[in-house]
Amino acid sequence: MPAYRPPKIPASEITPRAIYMSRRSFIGATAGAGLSLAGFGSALAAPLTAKPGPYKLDEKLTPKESVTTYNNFYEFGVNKEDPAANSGDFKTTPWTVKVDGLVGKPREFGLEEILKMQLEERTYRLRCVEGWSMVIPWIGFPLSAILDQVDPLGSAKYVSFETVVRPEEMPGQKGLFQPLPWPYVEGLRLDEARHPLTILAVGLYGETLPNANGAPIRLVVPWKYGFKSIKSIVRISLVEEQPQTTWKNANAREYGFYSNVNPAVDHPRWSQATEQRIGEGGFFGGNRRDTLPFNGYAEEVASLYAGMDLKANY
Ligand SMILES: Nc1nc2c(c(=O)[nH]1)N[C@H]1C(S)=C(S)[C@@H](COP(=O)(O)O)O[C@H]1N2
Ligand SMILES: [Mo]
Repeated sequence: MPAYRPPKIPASEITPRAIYMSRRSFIGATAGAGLSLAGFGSALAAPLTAKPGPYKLDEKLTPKESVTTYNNFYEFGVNKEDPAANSGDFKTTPWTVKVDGLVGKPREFGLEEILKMQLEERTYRLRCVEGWSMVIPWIGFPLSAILDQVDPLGSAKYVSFETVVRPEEMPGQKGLFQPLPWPYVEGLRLDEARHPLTILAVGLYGETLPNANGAPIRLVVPWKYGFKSIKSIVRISLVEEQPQTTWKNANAREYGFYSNVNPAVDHPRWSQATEQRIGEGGFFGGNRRDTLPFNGYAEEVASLYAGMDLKANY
């Protein structure tokens, strides 16, 4: 097994531990636990071809090394280097995604079938609620392509998503202290889910997804804080009521259901006005960018929230 290499990200760019460890106050109790280097976390990546999709971005890509070794995936541990270090035993084949709930044609999709969808390369900004950001060339397809195949009923108003629970393969899911309740769950309003920017990603940088990035299939919603982009999905359900979401359940005062990127609404414990683009930090820190409303996708999505008070819309 190859030795684990720490990410080559200057200290000045790394989210202060105090911030990411305090997203839920008691998470601090597990600090230092789960540091076992079980294996280097990228299962063999396979090349994946995709035609260029819409939403071209004229911004420098974040280096692949950073994208794949500086991650949030608490199922593998709460430190940024944990997912790459601890996900070597995670098995992503076979894999099925169950799509059920308020649909005319509930069914399961096997990964082989999903990989036959019309794949596109979509380069998006990713903005974490902790104040760092990346530019990532995803490969995937619009979530709407799956929704169209199951015939959502008129009563369906929201879509809920669920991550796999597999303590034997996910060290963050076993042990005495666990950072979050499992499964990790997320949700979107149906119109957000059907928006053409919303994709299910199966790859990045021309290859299948590394385990640390949510293999084999994860959501990407680029105008919302990163925690909405749930990883390693096994179930998608169409529902009538606003679904449960992991971070809102953990701390509703700090993390909302919508969680659209919004520089005008600070996190109760830090500013959201600026962000550290990974790869752009100065030697002594600094070099932060202004955070853009809806993460730069306002033109595409602001109309979804017409009539909502954006200041209260955290
Ligand atoms: N299941 C699951 N999905 C998750 C998370 C997680 O801990 N578990 N972390 C979220 C957070 S906070 C962010 S910022 C993004 C990070 O995606 P990346 O590691 O591919 O950059 O994944 C999101 N999806
Ligand atoms: Mo995040």
